[in-house]
This record gives sequence, structure tokens and C-alpha cells, in this order.
Amino acid sequence: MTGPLATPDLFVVLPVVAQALAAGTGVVALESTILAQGLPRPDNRRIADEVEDAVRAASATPATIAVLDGVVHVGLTPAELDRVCADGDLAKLSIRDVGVAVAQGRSGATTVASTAALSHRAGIEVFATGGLGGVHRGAAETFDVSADLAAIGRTPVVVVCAGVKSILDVAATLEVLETLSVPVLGYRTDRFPGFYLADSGHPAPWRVETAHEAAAVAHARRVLATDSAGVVLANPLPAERQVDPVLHDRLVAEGLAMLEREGVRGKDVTPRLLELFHARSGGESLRANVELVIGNAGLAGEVAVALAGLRQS
Ligand code: PSU
Ligand code: MN
Repeated sequence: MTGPLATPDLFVVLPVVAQALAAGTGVVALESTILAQGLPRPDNRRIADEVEDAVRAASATPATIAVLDGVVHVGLTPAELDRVCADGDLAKLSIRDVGVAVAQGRSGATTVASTAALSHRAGIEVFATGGLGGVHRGAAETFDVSADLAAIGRTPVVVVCAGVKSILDVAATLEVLETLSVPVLGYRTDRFPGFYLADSGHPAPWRVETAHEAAAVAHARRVLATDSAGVVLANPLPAERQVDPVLHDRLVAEGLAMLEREGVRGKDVTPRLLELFHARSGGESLRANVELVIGNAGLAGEVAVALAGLRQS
């Protein structure tokens, strides 16, 4: 028999990742949509290495997740990262798409939602991204609410992010996270970060000072069996590294007008908005995006190491 359905391995874990998981050392999952759809080529390939290196610098093992030719890969080789970063037509796979892509032998990049689900399947407890998806502005009419929220609402992973993308309705997103019983921890801040901005204008419900404190939250939740949902660890850019708020607000307005004019809907909304930001901010949005993702990957590495220590003690 040939074809994707005859493939015994629908789910492969890179040996270095499998060894780290077996040894109980820190592992950090990384999403691939940010590489394939969120950052411009060819910079995305260099950034992929920098993000993985930030995890390694914290003494943890990175596992970038993607679907290649009908197989889920947890941890990518350099050649596989090349593929994910070079292919301009790679599909964006949320949770609902992963089973279809695997069954049909397709390839695609995983979002926060699908990366959370697949990390959990692999036994990885921490993952890093840039900004979460959430409730889009105008969602009362469009019903556009990212599947990221529901996924975090039912998957016990720690998601390290710089808040939710600032193109969203942040207040509504925080309400949904509350409804889903997802704790939101500000890392060394009382404010909920705004992705490109250090402060979204909303408070963070809880604050932690160290990666160890964040890991202790995940550990306590497991011991207490209140971990049916994930934890959001919100790590802001330093204020002096944020995108100028005036430029930011102008680009959000331009982006929303563009969506309206061009009738962009569904899963194309987020990539199109990010693309507009990158094209019109004179490199500022890209710089900030890269810095925040690398910062999140490093912090996620520290949390993964601390959590591994707590699990073993
Ligand atoms: N954060 C970024 N860049 C991105 C994304 C997040 O810095 O490209 C991606 C993530 O994969 C996230 C997705 O899960 O956008 C959300 O898309 P949607 O709004 O269609 O659910
Ligand atoms: Mn959407």
C-alpha cells in the first residue's frame, strides 16, 4: 500500500526532543505559522534559528512544530525549517485543519491553537509565540474569534506571549480568557502587554517576578487538578523597545480599513494585517516582532527548566 494513509508514523518527534522529554529536562514548543505567515521571507529563516537559540541559551530544548507531507513533526531539522520558511504557499493549519492535512498528505504551519494541542500530545508543557490570537475588533458582527482561545481553554500548557496581537479587541479577549478559566500572569508587570506596545491599556490580573514563580503556578494547578486549561504568561517588550504608539494606532486604523475595503475574512485576516504593518512601519514592526518573540522564547526556556525541576522534585 502506498499513500499517506499507509504511513505508520503520522506523528514524529525529533530525536533530540524525544531524549529531552524522556530525561525530563525542559522542552519548549514553538509554532510555525509565525515563520510561514507572520514574518517576511527570507528573514524568517534566520529568525527561526535565533528563536530556537534563545530557548537553548536558557538550557532548554526547542521543538518547532509543523506538518510536512502528512506527518506532524515535533522538532524540525535545519532542512525542514528551510522548507517551512521558503514555501510562500504553505497552508496555515489551526486545530481543525491538522487532521485533514495529515489524512491528505499535505504540509502546513501550525498556529498557537494547533501547536498547543500537538505540544500537549507530545508531552511538552511550555510553548512560546509572539502574540496570541483573540477576539477581533467587530467580532460582534463577524464572529471572528481565534481558535487560539478555545485551545488554550482546554489544554494544560504555559503559553509565553507578548499579550494578544494589538490588532484585536484586547478587552474582549481578556473577558474570554476569564470565561475559559485561563489565568493571565504579567511577567514583571501589572499591565497586560499589547504585543507591539508594552502596555495594552488593560491591567494584568496577576503578576510574577520570575520564571520559577510562573512554573510554580503550572505545577500547583496540576497538583490541585485545576489545570484543564492553559496559563498565559504575558511578557512585555521593554517600553523603550516598543513601536511608537502613534505610528501603531495609525497602522491599526489603516489595516482595519484595508480589511473592510478588500473584504478579507477568516484565516487570512491576521497574516494580511501583519503584512501591512511590516510594509508600512519602516521596519519597526518587524524589529519589535522579532525582539518580542526571541524574548518570549528565552523566558519560555527558563519556565520549562523550572517546571522540569518542580516535576522531578
Ligand atoms: N503571533 C505573531 N505572529 C503570527 C501569529 C501570532 O507574532 O503570525 C499567528 C499565530 O499562529 C496565531 C495566529 O495562532 O496568528 C492567529 O490567527 P487567527 O487570528 O486566524 O486565529
Ligand atoms: Mn479568525
